[in-house]
Amino acid sequence: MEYSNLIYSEENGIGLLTINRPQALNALNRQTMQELHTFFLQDAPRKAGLKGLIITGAGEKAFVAGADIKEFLQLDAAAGRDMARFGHEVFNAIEQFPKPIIAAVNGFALGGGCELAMACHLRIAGEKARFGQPEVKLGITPGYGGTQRLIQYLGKGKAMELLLTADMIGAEEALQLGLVNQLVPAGEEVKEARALLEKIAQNGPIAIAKIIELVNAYFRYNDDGFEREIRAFGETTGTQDFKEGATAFIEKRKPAFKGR
Ligand code: CO8
Repeated sequence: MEYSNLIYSEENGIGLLTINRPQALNALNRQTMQELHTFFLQDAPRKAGLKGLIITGAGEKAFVAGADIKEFLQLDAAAGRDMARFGHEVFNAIEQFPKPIIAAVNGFALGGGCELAMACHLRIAGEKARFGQPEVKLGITPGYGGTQRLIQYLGKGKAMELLLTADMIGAEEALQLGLVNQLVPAGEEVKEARALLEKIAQNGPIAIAKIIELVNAYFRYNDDGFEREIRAFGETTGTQDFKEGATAFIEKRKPAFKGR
C-alpha cells in the first residue's frame, strides 16, 4: 500500500519504517495511526524473508512527540475511547509481532511516542532521546498503553512519578532505568539497531518468535489494566480540562484547569 506519513525500505531482510511528519515532530495523527494499523496488521505479516524491523522518526529532533494534539480538540469522550482502542490494537500488534522490532529513538519520545517505543521489543536511544508521558499536562491520561507498559519497564514507583509529574528523562537515565537497551551517539541509532537485528537474526527464527510470545505472556496476566486505560482515556477526553489543556498547548500558554 502507498503511505503518506510512513516511509518503508528494506535491506537484507531488515525493514526500516520511518514516521514522517517532521514538521509536527512526527506526531501520530489519525492518518498515521491508520497507516500503522495497515502496516502492522496487513502488510508486514505478509513480507517474505523479513528478519526484523526498525521504527524511527524523520528528522533530528523527534522520534514521535505523541498523538497529534491539534486533532484532539474535535474528540468527545466516545471518540477518544474509540481512538484509544484502535491505538491499542496497533501497539499490541507491534508487541506481538513474531519478528524482533527495535525502536531507534533519535529524539523526543513523548506520550504516544514513548508508548510506541515501549511496544517495540527493544529500544536503542541516541544521546538526544528524551522520554516521557506528559498527558496529565493536557488533562488526560495516556491512551496507548503507557500506564501499563511504563510500570513493566520501570516498576511502580518510578512509573507513578513520571506519569504524575509529566517529567521527561534523558537517554542516560532511560538506560540506567532499563527503559532502553543501548545508548549510542546521536545519528547512529538506526545503524546500531540494524547491527543488533543482524545479530539476533543469526538465531533460530521459530525460537525467536516463541521468545517474543513467552516474554509478552509474562506481562499479559493483567489485561484489565489496558482495558481500564482505554476507558479512562475516553473519560478524560470528555472533560473541560482536556479542552483547556489541548487549547493551551496550541496557544503556547499554561493551562488553567478547573477539575471539570
Ligand atoms: N501534536 C501536534 N503537534 C505537535 C506535537 C503534538 N504532540 N508536538 C509538537 N507539535 C508541533 C508544535 O505544535 C510545533 O508546531 P508549530 O511549529 O506549528 O507551532 C512543532 O511541532 C514544533 O514543536 P515545538 O515548537 O513545540 O518544539 P519545541 O522544541 O519548542 O518543543 C516539545 C518540543 C517539548 C516536544 C513540544 O513540542 C511538546 O511539548 N510537544 C507535545 C508533547 C506532548 O504533550 N505529547 C503527548 C501528546 S498526548 C498523547 O500522546 C496521548 C497518547 C494517547 C492517545 C490516545 C488516542 C488519541
